[in-house]
Amino acid sequence: MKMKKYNAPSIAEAMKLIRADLGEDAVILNSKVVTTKKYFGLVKQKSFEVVAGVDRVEKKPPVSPLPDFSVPASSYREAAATSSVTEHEKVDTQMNEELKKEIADLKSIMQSLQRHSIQSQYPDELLPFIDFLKRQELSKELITAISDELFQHFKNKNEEIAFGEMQVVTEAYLRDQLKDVEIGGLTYDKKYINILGPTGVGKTTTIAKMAARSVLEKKKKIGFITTDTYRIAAIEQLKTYAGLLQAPIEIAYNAEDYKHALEKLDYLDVIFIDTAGRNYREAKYVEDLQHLIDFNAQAESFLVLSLTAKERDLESVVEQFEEIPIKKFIFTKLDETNSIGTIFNLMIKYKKGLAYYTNGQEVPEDIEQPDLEKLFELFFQGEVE
Ligand SMILES: Nc1nc2c(ncn2[C@@H]2O[C@H](COP(=O)(O)OP(=O)(O)OP(=O)(O)O)[C@@H](O)[C@H]2O)c(=O)[nH]1
Ligand SMILES: [Mg+2]
Repeated sequence: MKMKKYNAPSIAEAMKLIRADLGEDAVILNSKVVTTKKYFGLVKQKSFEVVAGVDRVEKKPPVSPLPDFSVPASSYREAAATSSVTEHEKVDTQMNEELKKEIADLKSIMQSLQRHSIQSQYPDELLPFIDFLKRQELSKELITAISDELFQHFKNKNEEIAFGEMQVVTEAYLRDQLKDVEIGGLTYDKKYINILGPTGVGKTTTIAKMAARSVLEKKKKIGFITTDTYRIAAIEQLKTYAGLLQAPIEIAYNAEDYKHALEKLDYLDVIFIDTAGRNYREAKYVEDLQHLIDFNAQAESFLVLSLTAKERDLESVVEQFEEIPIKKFIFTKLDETNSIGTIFNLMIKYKKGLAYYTNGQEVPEDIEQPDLEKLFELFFQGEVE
């Protein structure tokens, strides 16, 4: 199919152009109103952008001229062989070129259709801001809801809308979505702190950061239990941090050891429990955790997720943890990404709070206990023009 984009002051005029160009069989594939500014933005002009297409009309191959019988048959055959190859080659390259051009046209039209699928319903003034929300990787659902809010809010406004005004509307929407979730770190009303999450996300490092802050800033008596006995290095890693903080550490190979360790460390204010990273998109690993760890009323559990992971995989992990009472997320590796939409997406979708985000490998520095203001500040950093 041949597709082309047309601009005209009215649909009727666009149709005239299309018929003249593509013929009577052309069909309209998409149309929208576009506003262009003239005379330094003082005059706004509306026009129609129409994408039309037509099935290609096959060109008949040219009729070959009659052979010249005055020439001897052998030389005719020779000449025919060479000339037909070159003719074929020529036609082939020409067709390839045409095909390539058409594929490129089609691609760009498809991309523009996709790009405009959310945007085409909104006025041009809102589009750069909507693009910004996309770059921050906010979910499609949130972008659509926020765009609707913005449209409702500014539909009667005739002057230009400032980025800051759209930011205020967006913040109010997100704030409302997050009104039932808790944002903030340890409150020390629970004794056992379970740190759970996939492999290599930064669980042990984050425990070390939280523990160091509890000792240095809150003067708490702390201890550690590790249930990550799959790797010798994992035990050594936590032992090193325990040594630095002069805190006791217990190793639990099974549920019995775990109970025993809890009793042994009962005299402390806070006990941090490190767990092994597993492929928690699989249910069996979550079940293993449930057999090992006591998720009782005295315990608070945090799910640690890396902001560098794919959001769909993070969602699978969160969904596997449905049975475990997790109130808050901890997001790690913020320093390795530029877009933090995932934080809002997951908190809003799963109605879970946020305890910390971490932004580097240094212990204990690289951890933040955020509030909503700080999150908005991060989100709107690098605003669009
Ligand atoms: N850039 C960056 N790296 C981090 C952050 N937090 C942890 N890391 C690094 O991530 C790597 C893994 O950290 P660990 O704390 O061992 O991760 P884990 O989740 O305990 O890993 P397993 O126990 O093997 O599942 C280490 O190299 C850490 O230094 C962070 O906020 N930013
Ligand atoms: Mg670990």
